[in-house]
Amino acid sequence: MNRKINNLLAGLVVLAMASVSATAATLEFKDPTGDDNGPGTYIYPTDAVYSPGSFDITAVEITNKGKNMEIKVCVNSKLDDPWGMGVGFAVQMAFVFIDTDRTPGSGHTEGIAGTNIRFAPSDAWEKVVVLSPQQQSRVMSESKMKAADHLSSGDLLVPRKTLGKGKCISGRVPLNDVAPAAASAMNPGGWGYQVVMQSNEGFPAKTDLLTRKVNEFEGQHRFGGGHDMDCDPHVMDILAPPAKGGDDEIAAQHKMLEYECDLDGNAVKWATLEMVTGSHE
Ligand SMILES: [Ca+2]
Ligand SMILES: [Ca+2]
Ligand SMILES: [Ca+2]
Repeated sequence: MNRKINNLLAGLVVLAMASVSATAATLEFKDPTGDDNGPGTYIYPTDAVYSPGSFDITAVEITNKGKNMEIKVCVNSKLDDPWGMGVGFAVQMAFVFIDTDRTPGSGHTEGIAGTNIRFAPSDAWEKVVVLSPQQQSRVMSESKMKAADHLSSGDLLVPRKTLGKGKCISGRVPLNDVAPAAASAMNPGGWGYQVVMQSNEGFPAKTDLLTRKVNEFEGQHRFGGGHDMDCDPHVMDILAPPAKGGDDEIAAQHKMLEYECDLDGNAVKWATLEMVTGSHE
């Protein structure tokens, strides 16, 4: 009898400790400022809504909130809502790619429609979380057309609500959707992450999932410094290992985003990304 109660108490203590460490766990990545230029040459659109620093990632926080994973992406500019999206931000859009199995060759190596990126096979992703100022229903319907396989397999996740406050954009997705408990140990601290900063485009091209194009020359609503065809990465800023915010990470980013187009604008070499990893603080 006593022994049973002791075992029960011991079990409860273990449970309580597990839930405390689970709720307190935050993984923090830093990114240097001044690298919101993709492979090194990209230029912001000319319209005044794209204020300097809008696409410059400074920090990313992944917090285990028990049932949910909260993702927070911060930029080097106060968020604004010039287009009346109603969620505290408008021009940004971020893709958060997660490698939950850290198994070389396992997962997706292509990016999402409109990003024109690839991932190294060693860092292939299982899930992507889309942080967009568009309503969840709009992101889902666009994904149904442009990322149907990923949406139907549950590999593309959209928070019910994504909000901007101060300089940070945040959204939550169920941890179970990121890694079904049966298939993979839920270990956000041991996973690989890559955060791709794009811009919310309400009138995207047929091939693009609400992303803004990068062209050779910048325009009112087009990034410049790239290529007019889709052989260049349509990405303004990403994380680079070790994701502590050092200046060396700028060169590492530019290297990952190196690309090569042939004369017809086909990709000869795709920009190929790696993930960053961290341990819980
Ligand atoms: Ca940055
Ligand atoms: Ca993987
Ligand atoms: Ca960066």
